[in-house]
Amino acid sequence: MKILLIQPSPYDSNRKPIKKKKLYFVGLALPLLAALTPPEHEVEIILEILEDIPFDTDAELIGISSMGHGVVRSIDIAEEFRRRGKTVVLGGYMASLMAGEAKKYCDTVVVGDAELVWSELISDYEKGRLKPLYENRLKRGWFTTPPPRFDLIMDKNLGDFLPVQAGRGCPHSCSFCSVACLYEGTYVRKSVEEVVRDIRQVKELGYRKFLLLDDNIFADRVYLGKLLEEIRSLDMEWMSQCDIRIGSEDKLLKSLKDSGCTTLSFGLESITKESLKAMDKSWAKPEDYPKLIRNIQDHGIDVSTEMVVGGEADTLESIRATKAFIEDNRISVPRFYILTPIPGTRFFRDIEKQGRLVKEDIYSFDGTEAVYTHPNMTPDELTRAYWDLYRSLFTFRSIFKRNILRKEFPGNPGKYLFYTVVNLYYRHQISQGITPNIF
Ligand code: B12
Repeated sequence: MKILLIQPSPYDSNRKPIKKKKLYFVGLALPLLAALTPPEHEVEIILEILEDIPFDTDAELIGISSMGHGVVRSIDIAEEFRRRGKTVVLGGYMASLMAGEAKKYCDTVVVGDAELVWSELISDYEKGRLKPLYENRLKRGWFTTPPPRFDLIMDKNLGDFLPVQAGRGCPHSCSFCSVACLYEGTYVRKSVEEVVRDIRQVKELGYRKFLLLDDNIFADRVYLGKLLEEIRSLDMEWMSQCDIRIGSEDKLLKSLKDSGCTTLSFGLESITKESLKAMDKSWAKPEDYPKLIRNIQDHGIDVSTEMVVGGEADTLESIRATKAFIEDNRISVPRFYILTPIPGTRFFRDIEKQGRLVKEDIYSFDGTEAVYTHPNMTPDELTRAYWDLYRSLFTFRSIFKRNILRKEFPGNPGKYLFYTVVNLYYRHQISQGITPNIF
C-alpha cells in the first residue's frame, strides 16, 4: 500500500496556499509517522508550502496534519481526496482539539499522540475495519519514538537545521494554550540516549544545527542538565523555547551555552501583571523580565520573544508601552499576536460562555484580528493597536536600536547584521499587512 502524508500550507488573504522557496521550521510529525509505518508500505511526504499536492496520486491512504487556522486548508484537501475516493485520516493539534468537527470531513480522526495508534489504524484499514476515531495520549513519564524518516524530505528545500524533540507537554496550564489543553499540565520525555541518537542522525545528514522543538525545555531541570551534558559532546548549535524563569539559573545557563544553545524563545505574553493572571500565567512576573532577559543575554544566548496583546487588563496605553519594553531589553526579533481563543482551549470556552465572541469564521482566529469583545477597547481598536505596535517597532530607528546599538554587536557583528536583515524583511511584511512569522 502507498500512504501519502501531507503538511498543508495555510491560505493567504486570497485563499491561496502560502508558498515559500525554502522551509526553515520543518515539523517532526510526518517524518515520525513515516517511521512508525510498517516497512512493507510505501510512504510519500508532501510539504505543501514548498510543493503542490499530487491529487491524482496512486496512494490509498491520505494522512493530513492540522495546525491552528491552517485547519481550513486541511479540511479542503481532505474533502478533495474523499471526492476522489481516497481514505482520509486527519491528525495533529487542531484535529485533536476539534475531533467532532474534523470527523465530518474525513474517514477517521487521530486524537493525541499518533505513536500509540498509527500501526493499529493501518492494520484496521487493511482489514477494512477502520474506526471513526483513534484516541490516545502519552501520559506522565517517558515515551519512545523510532528515528524520524528525514530521508523522505531530504530532497526538499529546507533550511540549515532539522527538528529534534526531547519532551512533549508543559507543567503549566495557561488558559489560552493548545499544549496545556492536550497534555493537561503533564510533561513526557524521551530517554537522553534516544535524543542523542536523533541529534546524531541530524548530524550524519550533514547538518550543524538543530531545533529542539519541545514546548518547554525547563520543565524538568534534572533531565535538562543530563541532556545538556550529552548534547555538549555532539558539537552542534541549537535553539529551543522555554519558561523565562530559566533566566535565574546561572549554572543551567552556562551548561546551555556550553552545549551549543544559541537562541531561546520565550512566551512572555504581556508586561501587564493582571493580564497574565487572567491567562492563568501568574507564575510569570513581568517585573522580573528585564533582569531574567539580561542574564540570559549575558550568558551569550539570544532571547527571542513571543507576546500577545489584548489580555484582559491590557489598555491601549499598556500595548503602546510594550514598545519601550522590547527596545529597552534589546529584543532582536520580537513577534506578537492578538490573544486569540483557539477552539478547544479553556480560554475559548470562557469567552464563548461569556457571549463575547464577535467572529465565527475560524480563519479570523489567526492571531492578527480581534475576535472577541475586550473590557477596555473595541475589537477594531485592539486590532489597530496591534498593528501600530508592530509598525512602531519596525521603524529603521527601532531596528537599529535593537540590533546594532547593543553591547554585544562588536563581538558578533555578522549575527546582528543577519537579524537586521530579518527585521527588514518583517518590516516589509508588516507594511503589506502580513504578520511576520517564523516560516
Ligand atoms: C514546528 C512547528 C511549526 C512549523 C512547522 C509546521 C509544519 N509544517 O509541520 C511552522 C513554523 C511552519 C508552524 C506553523 C504554524 N503553526 Co506550528 N508548531 C510547530 C511546533 C513548535 C512543533 C510541531 C512538531 O513538529 N511537533 C512534534 C510532533 C511530533 O508533534 P505533533 O506535530 O503534535 O504531531 C504528533 C501528533 O499531533 C500527531 N499528528 C500530527 N499530525 C498528524 C497527521 C496525521 C495524519 C496523524 C495520524 C497524526 C498527526 O502525531 C504526531 C506524533 O504523535 C508546534 C508545537 C508542538 N508542541 O507541537 C507548533 C504548533 C503545532 N503550531 C501551532 C500553530 C498555531 C501554527 C500556525 C497556525 C501559526 C500561525 N499563526 O501561522 C502555523 C500553521 C501552519 C500550517 N501548516 O497550517 C500551534 C497549534 C495550535 C492548534 N490549536 O492547532 C502549536 C501547538 C504551537 C502552539 N503552542 O500554539 N508550526
